[in-house]
Amino acid sequence: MADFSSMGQMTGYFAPTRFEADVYDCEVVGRIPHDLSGVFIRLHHDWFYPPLFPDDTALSADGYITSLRFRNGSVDYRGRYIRTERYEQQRAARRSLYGYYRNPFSDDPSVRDPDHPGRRTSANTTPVVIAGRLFATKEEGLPYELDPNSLETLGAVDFDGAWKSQTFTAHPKRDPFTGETFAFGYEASGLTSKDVFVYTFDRQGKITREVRCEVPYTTMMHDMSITAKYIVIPGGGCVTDLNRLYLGKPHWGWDSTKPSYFLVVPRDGSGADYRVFYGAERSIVHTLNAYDEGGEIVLDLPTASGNTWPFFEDVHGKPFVMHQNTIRRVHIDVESASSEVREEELFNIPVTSFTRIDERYFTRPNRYTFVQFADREKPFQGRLPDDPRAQPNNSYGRFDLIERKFVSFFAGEAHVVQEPVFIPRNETSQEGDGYLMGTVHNLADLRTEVVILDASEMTEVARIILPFRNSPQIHGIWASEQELPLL
Ligand code: V55
Ligand code: FE
Repeated sequence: MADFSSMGQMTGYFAPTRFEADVYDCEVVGRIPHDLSGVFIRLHHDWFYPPLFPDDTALSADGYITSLRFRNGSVDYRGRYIRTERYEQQRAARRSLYGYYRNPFSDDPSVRDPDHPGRRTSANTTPVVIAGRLFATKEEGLPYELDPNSLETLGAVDFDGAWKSQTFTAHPKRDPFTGETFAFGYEASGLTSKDVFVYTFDRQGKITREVRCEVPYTTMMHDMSITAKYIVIPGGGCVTDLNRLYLGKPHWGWDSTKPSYFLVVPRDGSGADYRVFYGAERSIVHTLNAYDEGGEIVLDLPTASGNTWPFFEDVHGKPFVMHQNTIRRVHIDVESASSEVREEELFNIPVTSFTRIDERYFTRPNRYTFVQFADREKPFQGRLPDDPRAQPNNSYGRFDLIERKFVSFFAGEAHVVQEPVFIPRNETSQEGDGYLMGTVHNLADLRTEVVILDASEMTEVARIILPFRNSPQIHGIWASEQELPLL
């Protein structure tokens, strides 16, 4: 029996949905452009059973994949749970067996296996395409491969044994010029280890290179960026150790005395020349883009000057204060003996960490950055379980780094926006010419909508209306028929 009555914040609109569905030829307001051909794939978190510990973070919830398949001006929907080992075991037991976020010591004895922490992954973070294959990823374990059409779970993958890390990042990066994909795993050799293994995949999806690194302290290394010459993996602030895990705490605490750092690995050579550069106390989750410029790596990213995770408590007992992300630029002087980075703020408007660019510009300077933010001038007719008065993220925005302009789009009076994706109009269109697509939750009508904007005007061209609500989305991607074998 599944009893969700004690689930605090995961109630009302944001309660788990627990069903799988297909919707053929979805309802649309406006007109879906006929040149939009491909699939919007989103990964959501949706507890099939209430968590073993009611105060666990939603980051532990089951992974749920949805696809919106666009062709000839219409769209079909599909949604399925990711059938991880964890999901299947919990279904068989008809209850949750796995405990706190990334803490195998807190798991039910029937599944407890701290030597293989990756096996407890819920694969709930990012849909990833590598060489025509679709994966559901989470940084805790190996990716699960999915059938891109049926969304059936095919199983966990270690790339024919060539992937040696126990973990796999939720944010691999593809070089649009060479077609190579770069990925890594941290805590690679076991729970709390300082080992980071960095891999290169060729355009056929074969692993061609492994570099093993050791970082100064174990921290959340959630995302990465690439330049034409370097791989950069940032992290900082979050701390862990076996003792806190034995005590049954969630994986991470926050230590405000720890510097942020940037692991820099050259793309060529033996990898023995990797380096670590340091910054101030920072919350770094996602990156935007990076490129080489005059002996430096320039890295643009949303970042905050302190903790952004309410559920990762300060190890010095300091009360939690939410720090806001702004878009900043980090300069890493790879030719200097100094290992300090330099940081500047590009825009001072607070945004979420979920930010996107036109990904054809990975490794070279980009002009436009797409963000989500809370426009406090706008009305709000919905209710949020944690704070009924709070202004949710109700708008998308586009920063122009050249003209230093900001254009926004308000999604609606009862709407909460999720990470958007930029879709180029065609292969040769200019940067930013295309569509911005994003999930918006309609709290008043208890349904999820997907908006399609003209990305150069930031105006709505169509809105898909689902006849139910989706659970909260983590990341979403767009894949064309060239990128995935779509039916
Ligand atoms: C993130 C999400 C995760 C996770 C670690 O968005 C970081 C950041 C949904 O799971 O496990
Ligand atoms: Fe992420």
